[in-house]
Amino acid sequence: MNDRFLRACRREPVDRTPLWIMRQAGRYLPEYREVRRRHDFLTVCRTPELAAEVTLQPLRRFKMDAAILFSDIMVPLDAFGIPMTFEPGPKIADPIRTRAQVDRLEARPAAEAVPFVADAIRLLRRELDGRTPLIGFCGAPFTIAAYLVQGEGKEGFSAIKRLMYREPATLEALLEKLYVAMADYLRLQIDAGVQAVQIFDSWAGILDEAGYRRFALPGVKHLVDTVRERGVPSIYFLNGAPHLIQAGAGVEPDVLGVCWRESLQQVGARIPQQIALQGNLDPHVLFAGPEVIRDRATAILRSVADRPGHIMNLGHGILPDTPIASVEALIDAVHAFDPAAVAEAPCTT
Ligand code: 1CP
Repeated sequence: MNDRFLRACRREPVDRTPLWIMRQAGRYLPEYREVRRRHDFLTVCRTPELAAEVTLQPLRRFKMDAAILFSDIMVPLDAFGIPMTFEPGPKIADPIRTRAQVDRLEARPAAEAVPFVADAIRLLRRELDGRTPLIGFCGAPFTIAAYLVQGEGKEGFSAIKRLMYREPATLEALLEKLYVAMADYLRLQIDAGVQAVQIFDSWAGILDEAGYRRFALPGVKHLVDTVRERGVPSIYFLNGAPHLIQAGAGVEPDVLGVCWRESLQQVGARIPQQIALQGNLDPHVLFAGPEVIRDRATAILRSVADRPGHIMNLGHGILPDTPIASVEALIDAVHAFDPAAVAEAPCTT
């Protein structure tokens, strides 16, 4: 069993730094595009055999230290029966902006609404057979709400901020319904067999600290506590939010996923030692040549070599047109890194 990812989550010693890549199953892989030529996105998510197949694709090609279930943060909203399409990002025909709409939202149990997720997880655990740990995930309530209120992905997500200032109680009511449903969804995934959970907070960074503490954090705290009760490690990924790192660390996830904007060393100095770090190579570095990729990856590895608990990853999802050879160069750099050499030759770059 390759357990270096789970060991790093718990800040236990590892033979080398584990690596997985956010959005590792997806559009940069020709075999994924081939599956998508035959099936639309939601069909892949809702068909356990297809979701499992796509989850395994990056593992067949690369030596990844974790698999992440193929799905999307918007999939569990099936529980609310909110009509949605993917073009390629989520599109909600009737964005949620009024108290009456929020009050009408009622979640069915995840086990009833999205049983295919639990089926895909069970299938994957059998196929992986202990070789590689499986990560489950959900969106943080504020990030999901940003899409529901806006109706689509949009720079700045202005609609949710307008709602926040105009009708804060409406937004709070929406967020509460979302975090109750996401807790249920995470329990479903853990009971089906995921061995760690990542909470994606891609858009919390549009808030100032006071707004983040009031609207975004309570839901994340509820989810982290839910995951802890079930006994698996939690990773809280906070994108584009260097100003929120300390507040975010306050929910005490096992691992804090860090975006590419701030160095891991700076982040590490500001959060408690008992939280492991994940990240944080800028996904655009993978458009450089192999030497640049190796140098930038090695600099990250070196910068946290003396801090127990580091999981190498990008600082956001891999971009759809990333060259495969760049992923290979990143993996080679992680495998070649020797922390012992750091002690002898301190970093000069
Ligand atoms: O056409 C296609 O094939 C659809 C493209 C696509 C894919 C491959 C979407 C639509 N979602 C996914 C998979 C996905 N989404 C995974 C798979 C597992 C993995 O390998 O990591 C995960 C974890 C997500 C999570 C997700 N979806 C996030 C959080 C992570 C992040 O990147 O910040 C977000 C914000 C979404 C929304 C979403 N879904 C899809 C797209 C293109 C987007 C972004 C759209 C936008 O904001 O405009």
